[in-house]
Amino acid sequence: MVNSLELVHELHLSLPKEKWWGENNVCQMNGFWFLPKFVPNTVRVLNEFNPLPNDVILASFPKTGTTWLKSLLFSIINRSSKELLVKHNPHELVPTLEVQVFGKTESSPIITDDLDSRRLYSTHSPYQLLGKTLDSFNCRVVYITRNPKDTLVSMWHFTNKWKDAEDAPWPLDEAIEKFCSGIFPGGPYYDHVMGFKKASLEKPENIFFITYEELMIDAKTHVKRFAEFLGCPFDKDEEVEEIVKSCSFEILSSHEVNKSGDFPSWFPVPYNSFFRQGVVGDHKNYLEAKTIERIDALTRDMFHGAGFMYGI
Ligand code: PAP
Repeated sequence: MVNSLELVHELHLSLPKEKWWGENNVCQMNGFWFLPKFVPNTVRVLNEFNPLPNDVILASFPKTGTTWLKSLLFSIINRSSKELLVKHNPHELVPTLEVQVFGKTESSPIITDDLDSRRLYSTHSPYQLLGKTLDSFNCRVVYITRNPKDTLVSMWHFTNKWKDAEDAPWPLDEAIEKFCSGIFPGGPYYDHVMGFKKASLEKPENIFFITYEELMIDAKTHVKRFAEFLGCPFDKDEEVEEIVKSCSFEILSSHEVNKSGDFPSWFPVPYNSFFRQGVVGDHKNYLEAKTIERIDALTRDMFHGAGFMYGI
C-alpha cells in the first residue's frame, strides 16, 4: 500500500523542476512554480478547501503587500483589533491556506463549517488554479498586487533572510533572471496578476483588485471601499482612521512581536523579515538602469499589452 509520504514523493518526482536559488528548487504545476514543500499543501487546498459564501479570501503574489492587507482586512472584519495586532503578527491572525491551514497532514481545526462565522484566509495560489473553487462558492476575494520591480527587490531581501541562506546569499543578478523568466515561487508574476485582474473585471462583485501603490496613496478611502465590498460599511470616519493608523508600517513594525528575530513554526524566516522598508520605489536603490529598462519592457508587453496600464 502506498502511504501519503510516498505519494508526495512521487508527485515531486513527476513535476518539472528548476533551480531557484542555492540548493533550492521550485516545481511546476499547471504552469506555475511552487516551493516543493508547498506542493502537497497546495494540492490539498485545491482538492479539499470548500469556502463558505461568507468567507473572505485575501489573494496575492508573494511580497506584494499581504501582511499589510491581512492587518487591514482583519481589523475591518473584527472592527477593533488594536490589542490583537500588538500581540500577534498579522500572519498569525489571518492564516494562509497553503501554509497554516493545509500545511499539516490532517485537516486543521481552523477549518470550521460554522455558517455564522466570517472566516478570513489568505492564499498565494493563482486564479488559474484556485479560481474554480472561489467562483463556485461565491465568496469575496480581495487581491493585492505591487509593481514588479519593488516585488522582485522585496523577495530578494526576504529570501536572503531564510534560515539556510546564511551560507549562500542569493546574488541579485540571479534573482533578476529568475523573476524575468517567471521561475519564482507563485510565478510567473505577470500571469498571477493578470489571472486575478481579468477575473476582477468579469466579477467585480466578488473580486476586489487593488495595488500596493493605490493603498499607499490613500489607505483611508480604500479601507472604506473594502468594508463596503465586504458588506460591513463604517458609520464613523474615526474608526477608519484608527484602523489605517494601527495597520501602518510605522505602528505595526514597532510591536515587539514584529521586531522579533525568532522564527515562527510555519515558515523559515524571522518575524521581522515581513517588515523591511514598506515604501514605493525602493527598487531604484538596487536595480541598474538597464535592468529597470528590461523589466519595464516586459511589463509593457505583459500588462500594457493586455490593457492593464500598470507597473512602470
Ligand atoms: P508575504 O508575501 O511574505 O506575506 P508581503 O507582506 O506581501 O510578504 O510583502 C512584504 C512587503 O510588504 C515588505 O516590503 P519591502 O521589502 O519592500 O519593505 C514589507 O516591508 C511590506 N509591508 C509590511 N507591512 C506593511 C505595512 N503595514 N505597510 C506597508 N508595507 C508593508
